[in-house]
Amino acid sequence: GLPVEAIESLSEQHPKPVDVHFQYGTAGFRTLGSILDSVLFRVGILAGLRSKKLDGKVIGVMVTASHNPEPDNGVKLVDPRGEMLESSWEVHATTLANAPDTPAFLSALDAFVKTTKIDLSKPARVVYARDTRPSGGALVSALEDGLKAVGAEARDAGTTTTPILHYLVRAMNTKGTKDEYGEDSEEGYMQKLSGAFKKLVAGKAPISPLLIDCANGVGALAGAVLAEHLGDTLPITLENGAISTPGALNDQCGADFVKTQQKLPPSLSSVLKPGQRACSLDGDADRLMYYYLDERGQFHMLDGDKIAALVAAFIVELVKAAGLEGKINVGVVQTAYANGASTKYLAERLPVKCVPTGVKHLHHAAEHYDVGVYFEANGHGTVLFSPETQDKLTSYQPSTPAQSTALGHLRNLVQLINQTVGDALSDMLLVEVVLAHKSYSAEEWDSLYSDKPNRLVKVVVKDRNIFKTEDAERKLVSPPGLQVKIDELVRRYDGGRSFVRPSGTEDVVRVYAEATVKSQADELAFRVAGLVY
Ligand code: 16G
Ligand code: ZN
Repeated sequence: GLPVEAIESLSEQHPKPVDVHFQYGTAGFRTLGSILDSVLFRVGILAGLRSKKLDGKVIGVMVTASHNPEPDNGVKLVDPRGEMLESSWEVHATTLANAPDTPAFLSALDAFVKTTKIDLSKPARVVYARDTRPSGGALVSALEDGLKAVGAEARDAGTTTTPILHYLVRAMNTKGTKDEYGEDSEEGYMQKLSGAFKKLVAGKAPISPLLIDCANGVGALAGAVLAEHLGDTLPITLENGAISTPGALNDQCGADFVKTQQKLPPSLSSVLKPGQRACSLDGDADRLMYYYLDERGQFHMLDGDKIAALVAAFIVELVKAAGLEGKINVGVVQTAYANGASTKYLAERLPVKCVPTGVKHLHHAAEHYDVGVYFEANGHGTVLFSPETQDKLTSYQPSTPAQSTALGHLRNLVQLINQTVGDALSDMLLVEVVLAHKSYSAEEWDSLYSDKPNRLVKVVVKDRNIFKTEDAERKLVSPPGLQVKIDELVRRYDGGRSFVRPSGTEDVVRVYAEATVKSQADELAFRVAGLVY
């Protein structure tokens, strides 16, 4: 049975705050770091049980609140192949987190173990990490108490990025098998990525310096190690690496700032030269935004859609050049937030699917292609190569030197890309590879297509739960009648498109609008917002 006494005495040290309801949402638990102590303790126990349920496979726990303000924190679980926690367990996590006191927690735990049929005699193995938030250390201690309470074998991966933690989980679980993902250490990750990158850019013209805005977060640490591994092959300048300056994290910098403000982080205005490529990571380095200033000093953003367009078109070309056309099918997955111009550009070249917001939807849809490229406009995304595709790439016999070269590039891309989850550093190397192969400047990349003017607004409503969507969030089914009114408005705008969806991370409803002219996109967004309010 459960080690009731150990859990009981430790649980008493991590009481649940009264009057707080926790929810395991799209991004795990996420709220003010100062109220998460009990959640971390209980998540430690849950992680141990998840591992036992999966026969002792390694489960990951990441303590981060990503692009959110510094006082926030959060925690999410990572399943054995490095993917997000199976969604059926999200409700269990929520239930356990909300048990009001130790006796209630123990009985909820007992019921959970029984209904889920967890064999408690199995071993439990967990690896965990955190970002640079000041609240992280204490939260990790609470997590460790939870792990101790269930007797889990725990490994502390320290302060590192979310994608590196996902990598570690997969690497630990595949160690010594034919699917070995890489050495199970941060060093192993760096070697794998930098090794593949060097092979992919060998023989190409030297790459001009890249500036990285680290959002004053954990990307500064991993970025510095990566820069060292890359040496001259990719000259990197790290900016916004103030990880111990209070309040600096994600403040006026980072991928989310760039995407939502559509402007240069002020701290870069004196260092970024016109024409130079720059990119921003978010607070846990799983989102990436590129941008540059033109000769007139004007800011241009290259978001997740532009990355998808660049990368998907490149992979399609390589597949063709390798002689694998028709044998390996490449597809793209987007959300309703994808700029209409990107969807048009991509759909002219390959299949494109639209799914609801959230990494798990994108990831699962991408798994249906031989090679699935998914990126959210906000800069989160990756490329998945199906197991059969990887086998094909390994066994395929090219018949010309050109085919052989293209095949080699595809094999190296499999190594370069973090297939467990979107990874800003891995995606950045991927972008740099494509730019090097195409000899594109940032401006040339930008000119693949022109973004349609768009506007995103958030509306505070009484109850966002009355907003229900269908068709990958592009249509409202509730409240009744509202979609008809939106459609009527949209019809009056040239190139108009708009949709409304409840946020999964904030207590608001989001309104997105596009039109041929910027002022019209703004007007449409505000008029639709007026309908919602
Ligand atoms: C979370 C999601 C992200 C999504 C965002 C939407 C994960 C790991 N992250 O950050 O994919 O774009 O939520 O937020 O799933 P919203 O529902 O508030 O618009
Ligand atoms: Zn993030």
